[in-house]
Amino acid sequence: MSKQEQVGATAPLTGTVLAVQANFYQVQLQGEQRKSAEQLLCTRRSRLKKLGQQVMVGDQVIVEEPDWLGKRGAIANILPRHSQLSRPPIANVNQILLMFALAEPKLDPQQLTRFLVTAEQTHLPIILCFNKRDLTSYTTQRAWRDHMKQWGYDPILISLQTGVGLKALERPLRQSTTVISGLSGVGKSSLINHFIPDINLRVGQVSERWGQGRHTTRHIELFELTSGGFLADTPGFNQPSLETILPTQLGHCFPEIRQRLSQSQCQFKDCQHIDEPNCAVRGDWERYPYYLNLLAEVTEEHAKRQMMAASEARTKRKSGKRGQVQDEPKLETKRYRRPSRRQLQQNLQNIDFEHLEHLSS
Ligand SMILES: Nc1nc2c(ncn2[C@@H]2O[C@H](COP(=O)(O)OP(=O)(O)O)[C@@H](O)[C@H]2O)c(=O)[nH]1
Ligand SMILES: [Mg+2]
Ligand SMILES: [Zn+2]
Repeated sequence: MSKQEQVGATAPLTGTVLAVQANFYQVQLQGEQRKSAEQLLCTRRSRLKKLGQQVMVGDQVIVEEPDWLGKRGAIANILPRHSQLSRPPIANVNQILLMFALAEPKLDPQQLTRFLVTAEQTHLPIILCFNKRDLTSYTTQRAWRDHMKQWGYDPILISLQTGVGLKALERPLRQSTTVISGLSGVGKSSLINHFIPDINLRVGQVSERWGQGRHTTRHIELFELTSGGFLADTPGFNQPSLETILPTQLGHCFPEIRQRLSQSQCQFKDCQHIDEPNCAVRGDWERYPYYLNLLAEVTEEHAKRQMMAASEARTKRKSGKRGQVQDEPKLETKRYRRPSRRQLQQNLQNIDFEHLEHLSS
């Protein structure tokens, strides 16, 4: 059979990219097309390469030239993404499952807040899940549940050891692509093992499934749920990154702030809720001090990035490569210095709105 006949005979083959390694893509085929093979190991058509189109884990793709015996194929097209995360790099994620343990490791509200803020930053829905119920008393469990309600979350409490609470998790995972995030040791691998019994991720290991050496600890892979949908563990991404968050966006990452702003407004549109007059957010709520701490941190990070970018632009212009001369802000000092509070305040006023990588919410 010629190539033309193979391609032309049936509807285009579509599938989901489960894993990416070097220039190979593991693609899970959809629906009826699975009868010939469940998965194909694919290359990427040179046309995509020329267009600079990267194939990501989670991408929906059109596959051509299937070789059913060798289980090979070629990715000819990437369908439009509805979301795109950069840390970890996964496309078409529907939600984030943020997993913490009620004990071992100890549940720390400040650390939990960092993870929550990082997750909120994506604008994706968050499922908050507390594992290791078996290690705590009913009173402790209730206290955490009430505590989270005050923050604006409704956690699902489970134990992967005893199986209690797992039914409540099943429904939201169905038919969705879910990224699991959380500290090491909270039970992420145990959870994937529970929902996808035949994969046997090694519990208590940092680098998953394939062992060390063959894959980096950042190997990202989607696992298909029997009820439909996909789960992604995130080895190597266990530290929340506030690097890309803008000071002006931070407030939106707190449900308490969103709720306050839905009821009344601050006098100033660009209120940072620090010490401005007639602020609707400043007040006696639990995480307000966390907000202020994180605001100071992201403001400093943002100022650093702006200074570095300006410095890079200056170096480029000096060397005269590419002849692109743009009006970049001039730096007063050549070497990087820690910005003063006043500089930080000024930077706050000059924030340019970078677009979130997430394409729609
Ligand atoms: N007591 C208890 N231990 C658990 C539970 N879930 C997982 N563990 C243990 O916690 C440790 C870390 O689990 P793992 O799934 O590797 O966590 P990960 O690092 O987040 O992938 C292992 O020793 C598990 O056996 C639970 O519900 N209760
Ligand atoms: Mg693990
Ligand atoms: Zn305010």
